[in-house]
Amino acid sequence: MTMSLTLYSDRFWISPFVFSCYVTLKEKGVPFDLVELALDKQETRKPDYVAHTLTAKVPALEHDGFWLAESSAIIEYLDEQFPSPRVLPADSRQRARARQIMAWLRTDMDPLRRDRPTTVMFYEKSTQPPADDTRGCIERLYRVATALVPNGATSLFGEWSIADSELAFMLQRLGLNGDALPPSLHAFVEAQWSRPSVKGYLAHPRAPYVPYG
Ligand SMILES: N[C@@H](CCC(=O)N[C@@H](CS)C(=O)NCC(=O)O)C(=O)O
Repeated sequence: MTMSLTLYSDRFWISPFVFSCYVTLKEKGVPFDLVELALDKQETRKPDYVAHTLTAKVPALEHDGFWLAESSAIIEYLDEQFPSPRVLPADSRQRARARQIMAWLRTDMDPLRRDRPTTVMFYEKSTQPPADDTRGCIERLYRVATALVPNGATSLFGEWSIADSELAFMLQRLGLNGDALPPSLHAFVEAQWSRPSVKGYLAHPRAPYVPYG
């Protein structure tokens, strides 16, 4: 019996949460299908999609009839189902640290998400400097990243993990829009941005952007 494995994405390819799941699947090298949903046409609200995903968001994964949403749940599920290669560190404490950073990026970066939405990474660049009240958030991000990434290193833990790509993605909201990143992080961001799995996401064809709320 052939396996079915499908990732549901937005059609603009701007979701940081889809990014993480897409990179995870590419790193694992498992064949998967893609379905693009038009969030601008409320396609995540269709009754079937809501029934399957419960939370009605992208990304969602369908694996042999099992549906799952929430990027962190999808990443952990994929790491259990397809353990080689792992995307989370093998070492328990490094894995815990990776989860700490990934949860923190998801919950503590709202001002930066507002001032540097992912549309300014993939469509029109930002013309506005970050608001004054976003400075604290940016400083936190730089402080944590420089504390964890050794000067000039290309990964957090000496070997790539999905936490690297997520951290680089958050930093690139700034880096791609002319904000100077700390020099000690340049090699890290460049290494992540040139990783084939990440490049696959960056280069994926995107529908012309239609604003939606
Ligand atoms: N916590 C979720 C966030 C997912 C999320 O917010 N997805 C957005 C796109 S980036 C979405 O589906 N929005 C459509 C909607 O809310 O109707 C995760 O990590 O997967």
